[in-house]
Amino acid sequence: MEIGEIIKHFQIKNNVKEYIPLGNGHINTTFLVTTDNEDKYVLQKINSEAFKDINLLMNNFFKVTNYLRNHGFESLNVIKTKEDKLYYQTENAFYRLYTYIDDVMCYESIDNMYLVYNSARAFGKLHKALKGFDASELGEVIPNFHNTYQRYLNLLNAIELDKCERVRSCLREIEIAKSFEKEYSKIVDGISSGEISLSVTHNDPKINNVLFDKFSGEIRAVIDLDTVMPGSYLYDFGDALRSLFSGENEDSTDLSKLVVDYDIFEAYTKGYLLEMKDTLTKREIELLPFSAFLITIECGMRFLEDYLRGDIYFRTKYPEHNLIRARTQFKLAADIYNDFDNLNKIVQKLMN
Ligand code: ADP
Ligand code: GN1
Ligand code: MG
Repeated sequence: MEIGEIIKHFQIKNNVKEYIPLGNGHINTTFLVTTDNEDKYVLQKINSEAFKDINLLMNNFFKVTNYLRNHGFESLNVIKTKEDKLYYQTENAFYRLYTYIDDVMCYESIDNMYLVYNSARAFGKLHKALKGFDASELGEVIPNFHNTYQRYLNLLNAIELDKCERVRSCLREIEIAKSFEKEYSKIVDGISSGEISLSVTHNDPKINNVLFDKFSGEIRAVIDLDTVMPGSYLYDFGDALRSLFSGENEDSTDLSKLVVDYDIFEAYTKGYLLEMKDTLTKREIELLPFSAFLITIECGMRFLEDYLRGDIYFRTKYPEHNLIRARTQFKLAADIYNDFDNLNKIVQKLMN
């Protein structure tokens, strides 16, 4: 179905003048749509392979964005369909529409530490803003999303099935995943024992999911709220560092580029602690460097699993794409793992 036709099903008065693709995520397909009267909207085709329960997802999305707006934060403003639904469903696809946030800057990569610091503040502020939101009101959009041990079991299952006969091409990577098995339950165990809190987390804390004001440079909004769900603050902290350390090298064959960067770690931790220092538990602070390792190795296992299953989850550009991505994440994870002492020193310095 044409974009112009899809838009007509939402509660807006004007017709589509033009639309252009927006962003470069691995999961959804996003368009900036401008109507006849120059209003701007974001239309997204939601990937129903990744997100099995669109109803649950959109309910989470709606509750959280409303909560944020009611508490003084700028957030996405969902436009309902003419049938008063939060998304429009065609025969084979799901679409949602929300207002475009104008006069913003969105960064795909980082070129200075102030930006790193500010993105950490954005996610710290989001965590803090959602402290009063009861996590049990949200459904698990992707069950066990950051249950690393479960991700490991999923990988073992894909190895066993070897559906695409690719196991023989990644024996080394499989060994690496197996070698860290004893680490995979640490955060979920902490949640079970109560040492780590179960909170509302974003689960995709990339720099390009923060919008900054074009004129003042200040934080405007955190977007891409598909995966907002109950989780540990450590998931977002770890994933943010994974993503910052990886940068555009997430797809690189030059593994020497995948290394811990102390400046990034310090700037991010400083910004995050500024907002969250008094909220985090002792165990959470202890595990900050560990979380970066855990989410990185987990991401590597997710890429490897998808490679073995035939690239059904992450969008790929060539057959080995997911294997290449798994390798970069494994290299980075090992680097973080071997540097806990230095990273912990930075955390201690910032805490004092
Ligand atoms: P994806 O799942 O593809 O990452 P996002 O929701 O993050 O989808 O949107 C992709 C990009 O579109 C963002 O990185 C940002 O540049 C831009 N974008 C999305 N929503 C808005 C919005 N409401 N206002 C301004 N820009 C937006
Ligand atoms: C996916 O949509 P995108 O590209 O921002 C994935 C993240 C991974 C990331 C790896 C819902 O995020 O969990 O960390 O790719 N999102 C989902 O680049 O699985
Ligand atoms: Mg995004």
